[in-house]
Amino acid sequence: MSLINLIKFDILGDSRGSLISLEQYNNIPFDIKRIYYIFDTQSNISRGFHAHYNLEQVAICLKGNVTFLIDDGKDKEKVTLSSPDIGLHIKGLKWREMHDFSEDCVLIVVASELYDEADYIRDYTNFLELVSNNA
Ligand code: T46
Repeated sequence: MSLINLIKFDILGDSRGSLISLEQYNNIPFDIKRIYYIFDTQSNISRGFHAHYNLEQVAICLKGNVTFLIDDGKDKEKVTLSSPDIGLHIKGLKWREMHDFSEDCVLIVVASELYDEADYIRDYTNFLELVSNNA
């Protein structure tokens, strides 16, 4: 099974332009508790490098592009997001990294929980231990 789960959003466009609507349990498969966005990322900066105990997210690149690496402790897969009608759904114990942000990249993330630093696993060795304990 692929580690990359993409959601395609309908574009509700008309002659004026395009619009996409995100709705919980319609095209976002969880309660939406938080939205954050990442922009003005400096050149040659990578972000992420953590997993979560209990968080479901959908990441959408509204402008520019960024490459995600998703790692379940056994396999790793990469995907480049470059379109506002595609969301990357990240669920479960997955290490994630974000690389190669374009200068104009605007990445919005819809999340199932409020921000909680205690939910982060920021040490890769600790992540691998958790994965093997859960196997
Ligand atoms: C994830 C990837 C895709 C907050 O105060 N509230 C928030 O909602 C978030 C997301 C962050 N912060 C603070 C915590 C740090 O002091 O903002 C700072 C940067 O956060 P962080 O280093 O965790 O950012 P990224 O880009 O490495 O990771 C973020 C999310 O934190 C994470 O959940 O999956 O984007």
